[in-house]
Amino acid sequence: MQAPIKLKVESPSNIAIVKYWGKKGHQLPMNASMSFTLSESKTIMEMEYTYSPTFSLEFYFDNEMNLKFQNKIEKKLLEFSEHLPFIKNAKLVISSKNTFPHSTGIASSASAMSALAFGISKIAVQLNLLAEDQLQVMSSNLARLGSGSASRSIFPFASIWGENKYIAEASNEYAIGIGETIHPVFKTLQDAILIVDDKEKAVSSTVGHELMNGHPHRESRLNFAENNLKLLLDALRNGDFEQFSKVAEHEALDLHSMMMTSTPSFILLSPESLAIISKIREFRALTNELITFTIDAGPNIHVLYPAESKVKVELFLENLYNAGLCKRIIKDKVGSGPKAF
Ligand code: 2P0
Repeated sequence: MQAPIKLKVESPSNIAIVKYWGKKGHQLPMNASMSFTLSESKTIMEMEYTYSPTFSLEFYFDNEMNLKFQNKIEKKLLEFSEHLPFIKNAKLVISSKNTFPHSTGIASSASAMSALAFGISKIAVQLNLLAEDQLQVMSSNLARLGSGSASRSIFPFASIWGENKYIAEASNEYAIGIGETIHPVFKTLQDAILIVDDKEKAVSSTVGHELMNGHPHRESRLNFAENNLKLLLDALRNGDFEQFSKVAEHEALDLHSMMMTSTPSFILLSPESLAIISKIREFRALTNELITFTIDAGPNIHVLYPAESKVKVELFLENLYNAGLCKRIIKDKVGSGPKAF
């Protein structure tokens, strides 16, 4: 009998600049999105595989058996088995934990689903069922089936998920890495997450994406996102932080404007979120520091700045914290993607 295969996978979350908001078909995006791969906010997943005539899964979260997560992961793995049939004959023991707290607006589905997809694809490589050069495409495709945004966590620095006019090889089924094409200033990008509220999300991503079906501004949103992608790709290539800032802020606020004008309507920004945005713009106008922000589907503000602005920006952020505008600050930065040991 074959010895078990044991792997430890670390896979990060990501932060989108052009947002994925709205789906079509089976887990396909309405528009192309772009994100930076993070480094500190990650899922650490230990996986043990043994051959078995029937599928079975034992799943631990934070070292405790977790049946709710186990059922979810089991469903995803059985979906993955359409692409990697060996999963149907796998006995898997998986133990998972995150390096970041729950409900802080960091996408745990992105890190968890990319870890699961990357780990299971790595096992397929070790079993000679998948060529090493197919690892990223397979992992990203499976991660997408797990959670759309997870498809983007597989690549170093930055990625694009979704067909678009500007990148011929882009796909709706998997993301592609664009880390090699971005200016060095963006490879040092810092993401300080100002936690305004750490309660559960008011809108689940499933509900959020559904709001785009039949949204009165749907067509205009899709055109806006496509145009923003073009502006963003140019900014990333040229190291143009000013243009990058415009796109990042437009996209964040467009995401929220879509939620505000959908039926039902959601206002997820809090007075503190708005105050932080004003303070960032004020600070930028006064100091000319390279600083901008993005926001996911919640009130927390991701403050983005390159390493060269770290000292001044972090002092400014500390002042925001001392003024009571946020409950805590989680510091992250752009990173190099998943690893397996
Ligand atoms: C994004 N978000 O591009 C956007 C911006 C949140 C705001 O993708 O249903 O958890 O699992 O495919 O990926 C959140 O949606 O949705 C998301 P599913 P996902 O990062």
